[in-house]
Amino acid sequence: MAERQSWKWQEGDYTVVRTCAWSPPGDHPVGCGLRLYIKDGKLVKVEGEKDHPVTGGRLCPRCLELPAYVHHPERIIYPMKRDKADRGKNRWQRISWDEAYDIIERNVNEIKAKYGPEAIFSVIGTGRDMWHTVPFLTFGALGSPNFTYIHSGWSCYGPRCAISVYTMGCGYPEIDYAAQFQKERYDHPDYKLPECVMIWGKDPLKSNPDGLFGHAIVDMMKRGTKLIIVDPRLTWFASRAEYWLQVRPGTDTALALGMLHVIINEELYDKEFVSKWCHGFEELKKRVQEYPPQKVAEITWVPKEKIIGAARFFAKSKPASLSWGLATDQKPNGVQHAHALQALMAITGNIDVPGGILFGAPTFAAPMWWGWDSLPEEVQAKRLGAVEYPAVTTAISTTQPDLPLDAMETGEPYPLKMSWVMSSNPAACPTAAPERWNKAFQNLDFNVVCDLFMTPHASACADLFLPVSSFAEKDGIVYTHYGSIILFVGAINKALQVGECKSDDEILLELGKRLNPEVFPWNSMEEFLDWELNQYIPGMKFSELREKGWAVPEWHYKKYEKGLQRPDGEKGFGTPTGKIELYSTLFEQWGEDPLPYYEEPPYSPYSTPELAKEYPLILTSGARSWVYFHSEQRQIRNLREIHPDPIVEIHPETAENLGIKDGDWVCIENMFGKCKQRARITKGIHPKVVHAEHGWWFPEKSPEEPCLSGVYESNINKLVPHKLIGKLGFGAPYKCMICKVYKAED
Ligand SMILES: Nc1nc2c(c(=O)[nH]1)N[C@H]1C(S)=C(S)[C@@H](COP(=O)(O)OP(=O)(O)OC[C@H]3O[C@@H](n4cnc5c(=O)[nH]c(N)nc54)[C@H](O)[C@@H]3O)O[C@H]1N2
Ligand SMILES: Nc1nc2c(c(=O)[nH]1)N[C@H]1C(S)=C(S)[C@@H](COP(=O)(O)OP(=O)(O)OC[C@H]3O[C@@H](n4cnc5c(=O)[nH]c(N)nc54)[C@H](O)[C@@H]3O)O[C@H]1N2
Ligand SMILES: [Mo]
Repeated sequence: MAERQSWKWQEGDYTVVRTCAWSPPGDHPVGCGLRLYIKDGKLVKVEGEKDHPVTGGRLCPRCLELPAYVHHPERIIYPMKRDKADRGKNRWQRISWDEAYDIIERNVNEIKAKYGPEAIFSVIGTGRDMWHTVPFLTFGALGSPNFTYIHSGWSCYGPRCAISVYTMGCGYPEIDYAAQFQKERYDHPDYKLPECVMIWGKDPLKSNPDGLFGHAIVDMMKRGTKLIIVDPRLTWFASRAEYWLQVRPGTDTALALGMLHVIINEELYDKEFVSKWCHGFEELKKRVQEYPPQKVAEITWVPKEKIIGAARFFAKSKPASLSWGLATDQKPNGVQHAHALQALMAITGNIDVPGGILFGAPTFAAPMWWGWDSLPEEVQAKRLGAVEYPAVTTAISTTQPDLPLDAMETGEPYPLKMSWVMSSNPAACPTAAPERWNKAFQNLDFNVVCDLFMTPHASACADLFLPVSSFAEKDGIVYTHYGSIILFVGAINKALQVGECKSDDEILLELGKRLNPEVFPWNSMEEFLDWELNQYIPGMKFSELREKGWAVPEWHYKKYEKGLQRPDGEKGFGTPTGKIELYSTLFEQWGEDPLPYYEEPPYSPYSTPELAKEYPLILTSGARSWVYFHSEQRQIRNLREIHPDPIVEIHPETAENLGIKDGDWVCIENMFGKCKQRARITKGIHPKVVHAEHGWWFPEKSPEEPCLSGVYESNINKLVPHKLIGKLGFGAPYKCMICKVYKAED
């Protein structure tokens, strides 16, 4: 491979562009480094960028298949419209961008005049590079306060982030994997390798979630780091761990409280850190007495010896680190789980120390508030959930996610009339009770979708389809953890143009200029990117970042000792008490128990024993696949060959009792719905637990109603009810339902 020269160069017939990945296609913001090879205006080859300080040339199959994604024949590459009467039918008509913008402007103005701006709501999906775009567009251009992420109970990342703001006064905490030390990485003199890393409900090798490059854990293992894995399934890491705690899905809070019981009662905690920087230790000590290891073993199905052993090992390792995953959020008891894990991080003295758990600055996710101040106060006050769910709406700029469905179905507190869906596939992926959401969307007056492919949601509901660029076709910036902890900022460089696709930010700026020019003063993408980059690295221009490839903003260990963790510049943490709140004063204010507590999942052999007779298996779902990002990539042939069908994992004993063989199609059913997946028989799961995949649809099937590309055939979220959420508005049981499984007839 030739040596790198600038960000773009010629190699024989190829123009080579060095860039960093973000979405689309899906990628959590790791910013993997790659080289894109362009010939005759087409992307023909992708290679890993070996100079990249974090990924060092390593790439996942989704990036390697980028040419097939970018030039896929089914990609939508021109704006299209359809008559409202033709929703659900494949009757699209190509139009110009100007006409598309005219249609939007007309509809927005009509709806605002008739129903008020709050009747418009916008939907964002998962970890795309648009956590500024969609809110900015909603608040700044459309003038509505209703920006939404429609995963029931905001069951992804948001709870962990929001709770970190409330109880620790920081952005998302994460393992220190030395990303900020660039080339020297683990050998940097300021860094210390963790003796132990505990990974809880997360599988970073497959998911690289929220900016944590999963392979970094492998690097650390090679240097001697030992693992504790808390997961009901035997993952690659679990099979190589010092301790694998095979927890019953949804009971994690009890397990964390049991470990705290051991650490506190055996005085294995960091007394100096606790007395100086923790609020409510005595109250927590009292609370954990309710969770002795024997009782916790009965609740969680993790043997008592393992609970005690893992707790001791974690507390005695110096430093130790802890990474919490999506399973933290996906249950109504998730806030308490996150709070208990924070207590584990804090009382063991591993906060913001080298090789411990890094903290973000207190400017958590500021981009999701861009444009908010341009809304009049009376419009801001109408945001759905602002009154009922302050724990959601204080740190996060969205509505509480379940409420738009209630508003669409009941017209309360006011009717919704228009939706803007940008980077979400509601029918296939995030919604609980997906058929209800689909019906509700179909009742709206006007629906816009911005995507790359004709999703089942777009087929069913859209009146206007705006085609979006992949990351190979746009300029942009990628930064880790959505800005919660920025260890790395990388340049995304445009390598080619496909059809008339535009990036989400181009749409934002063009539409923003039309609808509300005062809020959108930038005259070019470059001007906007200079401004955006300045939020993270003051004084740096995008052209400079692009030449360098990547940069590290200023960062520090132990920010709380240096007055860098609080907005007022005082030492300590940005919480009401200035300390890490093991006892949360804000939870108390919001009517929730200020201390972590365990609550049995809403449906389980213990909470609903009668129902469990009919639905005896515990259902968890959604563990990530190597080749798919949520509902994406099902049409990419080479990836589909690796993973052709939706898979439900079943233990051999259970399968035998049910007469199910490996590869059989089976029905997974409970009192809310059913779907079909293919059985994989594996000993890596508990006999009483099954794991099903999420996000499935079949682009090869008809996009028209009622088929909608088979989106309801294998959709596991039909088994998850609407709004079964925690008291504060966070957490729904995507990873802890009950079900029965039986062989499908055909
Ligand atoms: N049962 C169960 N359900 C789950 C989960 C689970 O674990 N279990 N996980 C949940 C989680 S954590 C999440 S975040 C949600 C995800 O839910 P969604 O975000 O709705 O799902 P995606 O498939 O990622 O949908 C993204 C859509 O946006 C398009 N797209 C990709 N990148 C871009 C971009 O940059 N711009 C635009 N305009 N479009 C883009 C893709 O083509 C795709 O159609 O699913 C949730 N659903
Ligand atoms: N390849 C790929 N990468 C992705 C995505 C993708 O779709 N594909 N999606 C991205 C998104 S939006 C997110 S949010 C992240 C999520 O990524 P992660 O945080 O890694 O979450 P998951 O992969 O959903 O689940 C991780 C583990 O939780 C386990 N688990 C299931 N139920 C429980 C439980 O009750 N308790 C415990 N302790 N563990 C449980 C599962 O067995 C699984 O191994 O991944 C991101 N990265
Ligand atoms: Mo997510």
